[in-house]
Amino acid sequence: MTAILEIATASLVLAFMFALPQVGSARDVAPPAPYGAVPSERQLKWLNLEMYGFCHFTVNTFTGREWGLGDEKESVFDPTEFDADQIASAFKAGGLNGLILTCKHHDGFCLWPSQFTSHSVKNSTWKNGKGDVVGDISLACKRQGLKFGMYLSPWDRNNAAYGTPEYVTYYRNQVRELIDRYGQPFEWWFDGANGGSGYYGGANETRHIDATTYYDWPDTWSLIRKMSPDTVMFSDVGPDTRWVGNEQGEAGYPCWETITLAGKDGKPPAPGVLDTSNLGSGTRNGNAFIPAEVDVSIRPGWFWHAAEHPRSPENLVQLFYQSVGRGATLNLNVPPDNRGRIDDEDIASLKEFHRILSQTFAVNLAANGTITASNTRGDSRRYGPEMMIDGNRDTYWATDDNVNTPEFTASFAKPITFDVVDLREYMPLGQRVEGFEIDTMQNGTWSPFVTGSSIGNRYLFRGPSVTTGQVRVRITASPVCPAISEFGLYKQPDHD
Ligand code: FUL
Ligand code: CA
Repeated sequence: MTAILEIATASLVLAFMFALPQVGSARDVAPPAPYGAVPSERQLKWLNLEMYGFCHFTVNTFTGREWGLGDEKESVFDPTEFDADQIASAFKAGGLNGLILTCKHHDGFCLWPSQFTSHSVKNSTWKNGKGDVVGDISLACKRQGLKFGMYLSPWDRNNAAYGTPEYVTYYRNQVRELIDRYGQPFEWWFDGANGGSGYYGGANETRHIDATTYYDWPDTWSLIRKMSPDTVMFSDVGPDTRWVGNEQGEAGYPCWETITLAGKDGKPPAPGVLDTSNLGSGTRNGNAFIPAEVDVSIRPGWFWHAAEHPRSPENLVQLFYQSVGRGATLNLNVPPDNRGRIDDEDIASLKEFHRILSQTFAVNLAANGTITASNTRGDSRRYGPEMMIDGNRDTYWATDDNVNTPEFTASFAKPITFDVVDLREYMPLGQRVEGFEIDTMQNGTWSPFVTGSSIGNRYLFRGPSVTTGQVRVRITASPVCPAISEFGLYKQPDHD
């Protein structure tokens, strides 16, 4: 009886021991200290979206202009077959995770029946003035599982008060109205463009404002923070995401998530007035965490024009690699046509773009390998290299403090063939790595595959197709121990 009891107790103790982490319990080992400027919770959630779309739609869709003058009659806005669900489902089909609508562009025409102006859909003939594009699109986004974001142009070529303090109040009234009526947007887009000339209630003149002071942005930003704490605010200078400095769809490499913004002409940085030369690169060890957003159109113009055509799927894939793959987000504009629908040609490009990316990233070949590292923080499984192939951005490999240039190797029982490398840093601890090299084993010697600097939220590299039994990643420069959350090796689908 006693013997049986003893055996039972011993096996219980044994089972208990095996349930515990083998070496260095997770609880013993403190995580690495954060490095430099770190993201907010709202930035982290938004970074994880990676790509979403712009939707440029207004009177310009009917006049053929890119910047409306502000004197367009409301009747100009007259889509013949407006279909919000068709628009939202086209974005969805492209793999975009959100839609940012131009609720009002520079021409001042409002796509919702604003109580603060007569220059809106309520005075158009469309739906006898009963239409509401913002309402319809925001609901369609909800139905499609897309996030909904708002663009409200600060420059207004229609409003008579533009240039006076009264207009800034008007702008803020519309901010309140939009959030009250249509809910909290995932992103708010503040355009820095201020062209000068306009209709301005019939004045037809050129008005210049001092963009560093006129809009008093800190007040408008705090209004949005209060009403909608999770909204990520975009402008040339953030506060949450910055312009990448071009509209061609390309982040720099490196494109650091941090930046130290610089003003212009002795003035502090403000949307529309700043030194734009470091927007694309960011600043290594910059004083603020403000990742770049790459905004680019699927067509030559931001608005739909009959004679223009969309980019090819392969071109869209290239945009993805040079934005998301450099640590930025991609905001791809897909403009509805004058029927109020997304053209079939654009949909075909979007679908194929989505198919190529989905197929590429369907199987992480690295996850079939055995992954070993030169150092693991506190020898704890919690920070082990296998945390990089678990498909979870919240787990990561880290090394002991002061082990700043470690390496890891993925070994495969059967050789793999890949042409895409994917790395992610664990962003809550800040951007740490500033140099790395990737090699593959070829006939018993390491052969260089790619050398990089920044990783950040995501680093993607497309290279030649390589067959190998081992891939090695060496961190060659980092001021602190690295914290890498994911490592992937992928093979792009073959061309037809
Ligand atoms: C620019 C604007 O002037 C364009 O019309 C467009 O809206 C683009 C996204 O931003 O500054
Ligand atoms: Ca992970």
